[in-house]
Amino acid sequence: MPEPWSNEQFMAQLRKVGESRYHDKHPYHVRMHEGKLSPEQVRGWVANRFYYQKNIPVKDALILSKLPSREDRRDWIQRIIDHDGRGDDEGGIEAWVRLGEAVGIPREEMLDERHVLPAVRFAVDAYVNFCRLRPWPEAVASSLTELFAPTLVSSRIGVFEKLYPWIRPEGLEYFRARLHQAPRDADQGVGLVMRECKTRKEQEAAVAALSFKCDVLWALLDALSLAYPDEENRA
Ligand code: AHQ
Repeated sequence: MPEPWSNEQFMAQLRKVGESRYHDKHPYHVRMHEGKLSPEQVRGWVANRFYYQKNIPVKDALILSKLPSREDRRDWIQRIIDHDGRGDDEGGIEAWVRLGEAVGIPREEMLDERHVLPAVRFAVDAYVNFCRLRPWPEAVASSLTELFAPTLVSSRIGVFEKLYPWIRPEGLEYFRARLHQAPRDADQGVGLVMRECKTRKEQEAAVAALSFKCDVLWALLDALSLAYPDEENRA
């Protein structure tokens, strides 16, 4: 087995995955950021991404159950609170339901999952099961797509405000919260992965986990592209 990567080399390998495979490069997101999605395509994205969002605290609880140290659990548990909320803070899942209402999807239609596509369900369930079954450092590594999220999410806020003025602005609250949550999560995730993945085999498994997660996010948008084709591609 070859020598382990240095931390810098390891980080470079992780970043290389995002630079080539992160979903900001998917045609559905590219067209979104060009302002070319129809209201129906935006609603399809919001209703399907909700299934991803509501499963984030589930996968984070599965990871939490495998973290060996109290200190690591005290940090990790914040991710679950960010999504499920606590006390007066209703959390990200509720904020995403409000995004649905802001794009014209009634609360009931978000919650009953009637718009969730089979392939979206399969991709998200694959992510949850990956975190359920794999060693926890690989599950943590799969969350490191968040290294690339803040750039995408901050430009998305401007795109929605300028190019989709029909979306009620209060719906964007979810994304504003992610601008500080995602970098904090990514820092913690990188720290855990750098600390735990010492052999080259463990490091390569972490890179493979991040690549798998990019496939999850990519497959979600592939399903949306098929179900909500652009005008010119309609059969
Ligand atoms: O809103 C997102 C979120 O809460 C999370 C949690 C994190 C993880 O643990 O896998 N990943 C993630 C992501 C969120 N939003 C996506 C977006 O494009 O809005 C990006 C996605 C990610 O980069 O994994």
